[in-house]
Amino acid sequence: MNRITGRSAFLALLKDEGVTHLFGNPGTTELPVMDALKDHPDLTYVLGLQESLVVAMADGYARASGELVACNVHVAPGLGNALGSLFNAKFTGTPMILTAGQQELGHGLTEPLLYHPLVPMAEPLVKWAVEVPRLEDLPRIVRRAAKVAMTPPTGPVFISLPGDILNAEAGIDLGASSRVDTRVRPSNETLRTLAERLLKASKPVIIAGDELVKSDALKVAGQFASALGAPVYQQSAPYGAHFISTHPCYMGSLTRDQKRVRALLSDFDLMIVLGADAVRMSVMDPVEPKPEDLPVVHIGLNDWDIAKNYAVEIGIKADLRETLGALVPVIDEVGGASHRDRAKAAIAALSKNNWTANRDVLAAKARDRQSVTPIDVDWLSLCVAEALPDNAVLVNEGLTSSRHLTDFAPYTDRYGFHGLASGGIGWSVPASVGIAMAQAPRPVCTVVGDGSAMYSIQALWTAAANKLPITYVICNNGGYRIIKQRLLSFHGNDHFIGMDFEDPPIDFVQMGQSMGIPSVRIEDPAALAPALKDAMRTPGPKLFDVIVDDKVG
Ligand SMILES: Cc1ncc(C[n+]2csc(CCOP(=O)(O)OP(=O)(O)O)c2C)c(N)n1
Ligand SMILES: [Mg+2]
Repeated sequence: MNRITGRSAFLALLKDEGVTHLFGNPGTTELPVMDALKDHPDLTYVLGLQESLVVAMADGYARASGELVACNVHVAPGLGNALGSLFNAKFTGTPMILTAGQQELGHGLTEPLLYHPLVPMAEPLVKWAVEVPRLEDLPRIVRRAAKVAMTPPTGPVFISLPGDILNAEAGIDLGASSRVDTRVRPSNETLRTLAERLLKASKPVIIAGDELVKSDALKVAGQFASALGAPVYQQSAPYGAHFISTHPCYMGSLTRDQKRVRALLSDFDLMIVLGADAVRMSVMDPVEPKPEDLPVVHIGLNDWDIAKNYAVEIGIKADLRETLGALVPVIDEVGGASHRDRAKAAIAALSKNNWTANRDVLAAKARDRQSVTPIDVDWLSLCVAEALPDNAVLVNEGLTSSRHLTDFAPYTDRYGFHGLASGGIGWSVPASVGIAMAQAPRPVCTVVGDGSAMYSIQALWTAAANKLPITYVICNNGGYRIIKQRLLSFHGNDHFIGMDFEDPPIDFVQMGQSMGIPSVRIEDPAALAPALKDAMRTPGPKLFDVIVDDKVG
């Protein structure tokens, strides 16, 4: 058997698992991996200038490709830096192998600088965390990690790589990659029961979730909504292109306001959840978002979400694309001509207030505010939406500045939109790097709050170093406007201590330029549209520091 070092075996194993990019930030404990890179020129190392960025970049890459991603961080402090981003990756079920270099096994016991056991640090946030005990175990561990990360419900895994194992050499068998095919559909009997139950409802509503993206089921989900004649709302955490916006059944996203969601759902007599944590909320409210008497049908592979908070009348662990594909003809057959007529009439009635109708109303309102300064946030969103080239990818972490962004910019394809998911801010500036790499050569436009941008601003350097076609739109309101709004509404307090960064102001133009990105400040609302259009059609990254409305209340 050929002899191989642990470091080279590690990279060879990643490549054999389909990994093309290794996002990383190196230190001494990662030197074995860095040393081996020269022997693996077909693996692209992407340098991030802090570990939380490294993991967010990798997260963006996997979310925008559906493929396994790998990232490598520096021992205990680096892993600590990475945990906020790892939390985000857990939230979205991102298939990721996160590794960290670790001190040599016996050396760690003496507690040198930087040492801390890594597995217990990562464990709460991953599907599996392990330290490699012997070089001979490395292939089994990487193979298992890849399989675990990629098997739905997908998610991150962690491997601690001790230096002595990376530097050891042995004749080892690298084994082979395994994937578990989970594209299962229910039995014919269950499909029929399901179709009959759906057709019994006189006013069903569909909630579209992230598994529609993961299972590549957008097309068939549209056919399902049409066959049933039911309105579709996006899950309350709207972080992906979970339904095609211009479909006549698409109404828009649920809010995270318990009372409003409850009022909306009270109109219906069946809630059909497609791969979603349908009414995931943010701030506590004693009001239940789901009316008690609203029955639930839930289909998806993520069985943790099925009946997590609310009992289901029918719960099905199955792949959405396969299931909906098989279900649509059964609905047609069982429902017959009378149902088809009813569905057609129901869809026609939706055209008065579906996403498309709503967009026109909101766009007219935004146009009324096109001359307002500081720039009106809805006018900014409309300008961004209208400037996007057809093949663009939109990334949203604009918080209060982007409340209507996805009411203007349609979800057009599986990987065409990505938004902040978990609430852990500082995700989008680095995630866009991974998204742009995964979706190359599509141009990316990233709308981000000034506060959020500052958590991970040095990712601009990676965007510049890799000449990525990302247009960063920084919504500059000089502070944490959402936190101010909440202090006012929850506590009646307008003493916004610790929520402003206006004195001194942050100059994002200098910031962008210092990292090699052509950057422009925009204060004139009329300048937005031409500047954005031009930026999104020329190569390389750009940054706009857009001075927006900072009013609270
Ligand atoms: C990692 C992390 N730290 C802190 C917070 C709390 N937080 C939520 S929103 C926000 C401010 C966001 O400011 P900005 O991006 O400028 O958006 P704006 O509210 O001004 O629209 C903060 C600090 C968080 N959600 N995540
Ligand atoms: Mg702000």
